Amino acid sequence: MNSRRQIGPSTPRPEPSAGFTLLEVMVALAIFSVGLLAIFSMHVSSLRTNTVARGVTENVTAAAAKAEQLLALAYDDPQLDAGLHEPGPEEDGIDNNLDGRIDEDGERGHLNLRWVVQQDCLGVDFQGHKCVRLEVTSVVNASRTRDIRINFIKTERL
Ligand SMILES: [Ca+2]
Ligand SMILES: [Ca+2]
Repeated sequence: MNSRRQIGPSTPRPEPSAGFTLLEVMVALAIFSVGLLAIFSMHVSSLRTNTVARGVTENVTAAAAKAEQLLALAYDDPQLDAGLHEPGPEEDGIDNNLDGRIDEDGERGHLNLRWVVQQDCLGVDFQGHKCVRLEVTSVVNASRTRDIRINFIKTERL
């Protein structure tokens, strides 16, 4: 007995199609576009955050530099007289235009500095000190500014 079956001529199998259909390509492009938009949005957000951080760093650096200058002065220096001090950019002791030079001729820039000195602000029991409130303002654009304030106390005796 022959248990083998007789196999007739088989029908030809269809060839697998090479490449992608138009629908597959469109779906892939749609998914890719959504991912690309998310990355672009993240990049724009990152640029904004970096700009804000840079501005804050500039202001803090300028304010800290001026605070160090004022702390190093003698207690009776005219820059520590009571009242508002608002020197121009050519004589404020900071680099207003961030070109590496301080108070050069014709210096202008987006950083502005002022400070207020108050004599014996902690009361009569603690005489011989001055409270200094230092403020650096930077112009971000025509309608926005950014402020950094540093408060410190200058004592007559150290
Ligand atoms: Ca400068
Ligand atoms: Ca200056």
